[in-house]
Amino acid sequence: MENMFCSQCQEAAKGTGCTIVGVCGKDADLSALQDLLVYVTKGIAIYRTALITKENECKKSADFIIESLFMTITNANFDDASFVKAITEGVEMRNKMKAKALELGIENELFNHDAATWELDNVNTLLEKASTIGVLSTENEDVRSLRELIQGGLKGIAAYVSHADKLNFDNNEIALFVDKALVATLQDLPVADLIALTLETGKFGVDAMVLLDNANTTSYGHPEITEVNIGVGNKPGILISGHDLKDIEELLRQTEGTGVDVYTHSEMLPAHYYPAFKKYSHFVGNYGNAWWKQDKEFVTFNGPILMTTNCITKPKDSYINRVYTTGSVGFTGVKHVADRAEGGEKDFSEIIEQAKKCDAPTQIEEGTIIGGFAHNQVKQLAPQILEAVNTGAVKNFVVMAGCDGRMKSRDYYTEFADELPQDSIVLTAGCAKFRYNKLDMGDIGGIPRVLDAGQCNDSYSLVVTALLLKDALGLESINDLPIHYNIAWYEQKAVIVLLALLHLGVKNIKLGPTLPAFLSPNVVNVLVDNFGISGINTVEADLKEFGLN
Ligand code: SF4
Ligand code: SF3
Repeated sequence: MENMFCSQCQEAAKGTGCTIVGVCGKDADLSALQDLLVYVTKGIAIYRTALITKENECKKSADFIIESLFMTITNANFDDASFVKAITEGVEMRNKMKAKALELGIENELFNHDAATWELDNVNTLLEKASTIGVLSTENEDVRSLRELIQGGLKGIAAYVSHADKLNFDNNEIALFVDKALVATLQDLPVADLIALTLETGKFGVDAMVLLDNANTTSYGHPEITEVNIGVGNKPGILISGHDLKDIEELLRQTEGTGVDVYTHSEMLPAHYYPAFKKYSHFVGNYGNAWWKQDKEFVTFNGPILMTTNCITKPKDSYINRVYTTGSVGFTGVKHVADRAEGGEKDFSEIIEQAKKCDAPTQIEEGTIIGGFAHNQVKQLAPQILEAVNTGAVKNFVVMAGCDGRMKSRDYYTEFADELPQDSIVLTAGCAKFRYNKLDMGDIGGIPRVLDAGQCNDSYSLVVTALLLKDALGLESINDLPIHYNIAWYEQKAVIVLLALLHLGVKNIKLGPTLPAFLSPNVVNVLVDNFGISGINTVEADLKEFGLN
């Protein structure tokens, strides 16, 4: 019997969907609560689209939608109580907007939609309600597939917009699009309209990444080439993971002079590339690898761990008392650091005090890795890179951005990178890089063969790099470049990266290690016919297909 249905990430059970319990660890109740929270955002979006022209100040509801969608991303929040709270607040917010719309005499057919009218009489009936609005309540598999694709993209946009918002950068056009797209998933739109909306989601994905890039670089400077230590020091440390740069900014400031060092884990590695953070001498290095190895690496780290965004996995008893969540992340039984008050900072003092009593991290690796090849840095290296292209020392670029994950089949990416010809350069971003960033791939005339731009949101930087190369080489289209795309995906931020690449006109992307379970055969055909998307094969076959062996 099916208890739940979720197919939003790459590890969906049996390549179709998790039905008993999530491979990620989420159970049926949590899955239902997540679906219901997304449904609540759709109800709010109905009233926002109706009210927005009459009222300018709607930031509170826009923020609520963004933070709620972010909470439902894979491996972000495993705390049922946070979802019950958000659903309750959301229905209340929706009802206030409903009253306002009535007061203003606004009429709209969608006000009769269940998402706009259902009432939360009793929290005990939440699960019952959720069972009527889940993914499978859409019967047509193509419509369901496109709705899931759009919804996944919106969750990715929400993550990036949320980060930008923390740095006081926002873009109301994106918020308005999110409303429109959420509402569209409730309507009986023809497949052609949903396909158009999918591509439009990609356009706003680009806008969200541009917004975040602007927010990050204005606040913290442009990433620079940086050698990051992967060994350890002899002082106790705090390990910070996830994508939130505002959190690491405040943590570094609050730990300065306390005798506690700071280390990054997984997607926080690229924080080392920013001038604003490099200046701290107690910002020691990166500890460990991609998110899914945390159950081993958090044990040997010995000190407290702060999870600022996904990906969190179920903490083991041996270290659960050292784990803290903050922002959109949550886990039942794990301490949560409260949001900053207006104009204030988060208070990390409890974590710092705990760290002082812990042992220094146990060394698990040594040496350095290099990164910081975001667009501004690449621009400065452009003459060197172009010369290498013109002399034939560099013949190909391979974009291997995206996510990492647990599946054994992801060994493919290590092997693929390892077997690339010596005249190829890998452009990467996201936690996918941990599959090959410690291989000794060498350099070409001083240019490292793996150029890491940063986090998954910095995949945008790779497109700027491609455009730069296209212009410098006098080509008409980025598809004329000697560049291949072999993207690894896992969660919904990678979905928006993919849709953004499609919007920018990138063709012939390989997507793996498996295609999304939520894509119906017809939707796959649309992607194949229009964009040349394909799944991965063997390393040998794929290298051959790219003309790289
Ligand atoms: Fe399964 Fe992924 Fe959904 Fe978790 S997020 S329940 S692993 S499909
Ligand atoms: Fe990774 Fe979770 Fe996607 Fe930001 S940390 S890329 S999986």
